[in-house]
Amino acid sequence: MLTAITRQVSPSINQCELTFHAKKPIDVEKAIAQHEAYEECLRALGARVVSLAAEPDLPDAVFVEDAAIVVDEVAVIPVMGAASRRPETESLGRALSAYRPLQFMDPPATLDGGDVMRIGRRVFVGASKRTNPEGVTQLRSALTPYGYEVIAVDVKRCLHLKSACCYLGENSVLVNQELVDVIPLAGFELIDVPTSEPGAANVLSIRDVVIVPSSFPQTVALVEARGFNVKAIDVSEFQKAEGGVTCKSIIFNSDKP
Ligand code: CIR
Repeated sequence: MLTAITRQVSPSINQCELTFHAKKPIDVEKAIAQHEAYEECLRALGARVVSLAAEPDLPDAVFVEDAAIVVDEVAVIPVMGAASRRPETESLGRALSAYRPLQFMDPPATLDGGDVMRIGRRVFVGASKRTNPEGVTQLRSALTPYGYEVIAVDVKRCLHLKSACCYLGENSVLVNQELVDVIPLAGFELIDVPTSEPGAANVLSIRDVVIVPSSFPQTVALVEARGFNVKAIDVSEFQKAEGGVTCKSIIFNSDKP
């Protein structure tokens, strides 16, 4: 069964980490409503949503994607790149231990799950401000025994690899080539985000549907024109926190109830 781990919005989300965005007030009530709609969208696409309790003192904890890397065989718990976020892994790891054996990374490695784009047995990892070379090395050590190839990718001027590119399905990657070295992506069809929407590469592909933020209408039209089914959803309050649509869930298969 397709399972999506999410977490409720922290009331302290206005204290979130910001790296490339200027601070703008986040409407917490609106964020909660948008997150409920996001979870509802995942359910409508056939996922069982396991929604963890909010972490009141961890402003960014709704962005669960960054705090674990889940593949069929194992869940890798990283040392997250932002020190303020590291305690998030504790309760998330506990929740994931019901579904996967856990493997923990150790300092000096740092890595955020937003830097990890898996396409089949290939795992692309962004060399970003949050993920250091030792993080890539430790993820490689964790996943190589299961037959995954871990490939480092240079990213610049954005938070994570998945801010710069995301897999759409059908061998296609939606990308802003200004932000990422696409040489490691040779062999994939690269679909460039519209120049008017440079931040639109973060999209979430589930089964045959691609979830795209509704604030990027040109990208919605582009992805539809390329033959994908698109579901546009409003994540405006999370975009103010430098989040998008991939970061608010961890999606994997599990037979466990
Ligand atoms: C952070 O800076 O860590 C959060 N404010 C945003 C994290 C977004 N994560 C993601 O896109 N994977």
